Amino acid sequence: MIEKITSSSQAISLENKYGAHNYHPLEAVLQRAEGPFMWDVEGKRYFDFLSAYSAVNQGHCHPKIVGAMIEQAQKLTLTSRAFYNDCLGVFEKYVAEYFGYDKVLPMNSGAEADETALKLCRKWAYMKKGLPENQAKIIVCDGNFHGRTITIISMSTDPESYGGFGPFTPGFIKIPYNDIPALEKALEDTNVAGFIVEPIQGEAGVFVPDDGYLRQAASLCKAKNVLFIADEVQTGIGRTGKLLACDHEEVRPDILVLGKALSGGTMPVSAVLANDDIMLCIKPGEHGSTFGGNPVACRVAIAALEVIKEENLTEKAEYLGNIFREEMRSFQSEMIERVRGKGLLNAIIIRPKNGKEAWDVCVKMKELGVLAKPTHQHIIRFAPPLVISESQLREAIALIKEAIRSFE
Ligand code: IF1
Repeated sequence: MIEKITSSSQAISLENKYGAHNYHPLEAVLQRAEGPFMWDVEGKRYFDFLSAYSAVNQGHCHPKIVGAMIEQAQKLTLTSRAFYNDCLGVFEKYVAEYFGYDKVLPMNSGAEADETALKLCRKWAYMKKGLPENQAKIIVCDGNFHGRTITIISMSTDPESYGGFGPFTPGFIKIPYNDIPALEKALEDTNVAGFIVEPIQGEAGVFVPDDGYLRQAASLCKAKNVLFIADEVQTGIGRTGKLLACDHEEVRPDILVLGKALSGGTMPVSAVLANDDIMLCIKPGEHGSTFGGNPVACRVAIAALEVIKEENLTEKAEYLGNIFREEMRSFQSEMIERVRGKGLLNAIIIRPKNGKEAWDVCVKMKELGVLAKPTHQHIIRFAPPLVISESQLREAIALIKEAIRSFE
């Protein structure tokens, strides 16, 4: 029998009983959503301040994106890459021109796209840079988050991500984030093929590096013929107030990794972009995915990227982000240690008070109608859909302040 959900507690107990316990969600059971809002099973309305970790930049159930999805789903959903279809090439041209690269390789999840970037980087190193077989190394940063596969957790410095899952993939050099001398030193190893970096570290707690870090890092890589790989899965596509977070420093990655908002949160769509000298190192049969580049994904991604431009969402993120940070920085509270971020990717560092910490603030905000999630015990990420209006943002800010004030 398929159960009909009539209450939040019923849905939660089903997940507890039949689902793997690999998450610890906030107890909001969501049933529908639109724009910046989500509603739970009981009909309570929330401002979404997570946006499914920045996948829903265009707002929930955007009619144009959902429209493209439905239309294509009724016509052709999957051919596999064994044959051509009439959507993939159109998508590839659109995305390549949109971001300014020769070529695109479509995948599904962010982790898969990062894996693709790593494979591409290694292949390039053997074919073009002339590194000895199986010796290529890739530099990664402490505190990174690039996904959950075995190779990607092999790059992680967070025991929660990698602990108990070894043995790990070799070939990575770990250095501190936001540390140019450390990068310079690591680049002395002549077997280094690439440097993969998040322009702002999301999971680490929206950690924004110093101005100039990305520019200097990219130029050091260039000088050593090492590929600069930007994981913009979370930061890309308008979120930080530029189309790409790398645009803040006019850095153009050799390999660009996108995911999440590439589909406006409707389905998993990710992509790796690079120019021909790099991308053509992968030959037919050497990489792929059953669902990567499927017709629905292609149509959805074009619509999702069009919405970003048509609704000026990048500029909105910049403008509204400044309001959010100003409001929260001028708000007097002992519990706010620091406010940081760029565009609409922000975090508040919470100073615990009377045993109350970030989780308690999130529970209180939920009661008041704002959904956000703590990361690392003392940090709360605030990342609403970019379609939120200024008055809606101000309304939500008032609720966030009320939640924090309730612990004073
Ligand atoms: C979860 C964090 C965010 C990412 C970057 C690749 C991926 C992610 C920069 C992988 C994914 C997620 C996944 C999500 C939690 C989340 C997250 F807190 F863990 F770090 F967003 F901040 N690169 N980020 O941020 O993409 O394979 O998931 O599509 O539940 O694990 P994916």
